[in-house]
Amino acid sequence: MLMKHLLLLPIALFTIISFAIAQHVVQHAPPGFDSLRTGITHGKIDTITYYSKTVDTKRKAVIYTPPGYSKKKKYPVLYLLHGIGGDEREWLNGGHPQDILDNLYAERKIEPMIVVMPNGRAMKDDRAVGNIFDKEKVEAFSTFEKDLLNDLIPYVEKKFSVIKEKESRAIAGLSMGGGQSLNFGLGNLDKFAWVGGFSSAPNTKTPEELVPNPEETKNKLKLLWISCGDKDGLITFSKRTHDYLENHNVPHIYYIEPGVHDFKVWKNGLYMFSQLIFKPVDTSSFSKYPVSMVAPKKMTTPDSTFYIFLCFGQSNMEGNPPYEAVDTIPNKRFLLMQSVNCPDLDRQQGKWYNAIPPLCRCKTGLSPADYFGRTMVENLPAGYRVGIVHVAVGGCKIELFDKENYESYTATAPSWMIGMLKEYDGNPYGRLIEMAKLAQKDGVIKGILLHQGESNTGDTLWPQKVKKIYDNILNDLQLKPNSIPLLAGEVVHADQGGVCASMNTIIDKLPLTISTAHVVSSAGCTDRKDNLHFDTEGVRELGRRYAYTMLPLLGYSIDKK
Ligand code: FER
Repeated sequence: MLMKHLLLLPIALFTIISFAIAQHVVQHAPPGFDSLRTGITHGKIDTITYYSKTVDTKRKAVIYTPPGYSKKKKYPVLYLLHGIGGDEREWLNGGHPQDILDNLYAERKIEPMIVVMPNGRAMKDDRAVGNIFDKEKVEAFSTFEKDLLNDLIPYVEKKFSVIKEKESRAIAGLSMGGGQSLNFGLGNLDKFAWVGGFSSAPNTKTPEELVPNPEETKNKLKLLWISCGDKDGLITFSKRTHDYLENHNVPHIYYIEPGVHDFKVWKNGLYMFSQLIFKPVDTSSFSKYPVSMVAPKKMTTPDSTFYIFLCFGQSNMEGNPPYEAVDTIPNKRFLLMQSVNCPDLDRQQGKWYNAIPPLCRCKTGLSPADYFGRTMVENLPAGYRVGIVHVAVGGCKIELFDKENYESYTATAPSWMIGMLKEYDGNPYGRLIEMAKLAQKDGVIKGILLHQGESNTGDTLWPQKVKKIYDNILNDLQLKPNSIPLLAGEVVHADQGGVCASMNTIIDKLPLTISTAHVVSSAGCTDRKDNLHFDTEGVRELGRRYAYTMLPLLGYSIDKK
């Protein structure tokens, strides 16, 4: 009964929670997304003329009002900006935004929105003629910030039926317009909540200028989208912004697709970005966009600065409590060797991914390995990476990992364990070794993390059993005996009313049997009020403690404790 409880409650809770936070990942534009369709309602294109105090002249903009536009309703507005070779008609001529949007609207994939396509060259002669790279003409692209904020937006909001709140205002653009969108959008967080840069040009401010205060940007922005073609000569401007955002934990979508500097990429940018704006956002879905899944470049020899850690055990290692959005921000220095196939997560067994939960199987929760890895990369030298190999089975006894005897254990496995065992082809230890061998091609195994014991409570032979497994792992991976540390975490502590807490006196003795073993205390790590499983914060703290124990053993001090 106890074991059943150990497994079923978390699965039920987790299913509910992952349903609540799951957000649909918008897919790349399919063929025909931009063709003029009959039998659907169409929006309307008009040209508007407004007086610009900034330029002291009348200026033109193109405006798209959605199908069924009515003064009785109020609409959000997307300001959609052109490139250096264009003007207010460039999107219309090259991108057919009205067809893209009409089609999406007909498929109910976008919120009804007004789209304003201004002329982003704020000067009297604003045509794209003569030398478009002329200093004065390029400068007019930054002057446009004033025109947009002080002249155009007030005009649009006076003449059209518009929601005048930043949550209903988006800015996106291509190339020079992408740079403008990032500069103006991120520079005016009280005016725009949705910002998109498609193949942004060298007018893009430096990342530090764009995001001087990452916390503020994170809190005020709803969506930041950066896309580019992989063969676009300007990709460095998108990439440096992305790298900075990633290093400063600012959620954003970085979408790189095969392509050059042309409308194929920009139309897809509009297609995807327009489906994400003016709707609830789940930043944890951002990591599901393809680039986050890109494996690190294939290395022919193991990288001595890529530290691999093997993690195994039962439910608390598996990851029992739900994870939250903050737990899912990818860090490019923290990777996972996926140990089971998860088609819904777009993950394949035996490949590297950014390590974000679930680290164990497709529907497991937050593992101690999550914050172990995050804390490791924070404290290891710049550029060093951490890779996790993770195999755990809720409710299992330590005997499951004994390669000589596991079959007699699995033969009598309780029914609720059978599905889990199947995912490892009946042999979790075998999968651990198989994945570890793959990981060894790319990095160096530096340690083992164990969290197991609840199902062996009272078993004084447990240390001996762990030693046998530890010796087997090292031998199977051609590592010298006792050459790497083994960290064993305590089960839910007596101070949380842990029902298996008596096992901790046995776990605490592991270093007497294995000279390279170290114990990670669970004192004060909060539980899920089931007296068996750590809660989300408890498991984060336990994970950090594994790292604080590992770092000095590898010769590193802890800076950020
Ligand atoms: C540059 C290269 C490209 C530049 C601007 C662009 C201002 C813009 C390209 C576009 O809008 O398509 O050096 O400098």
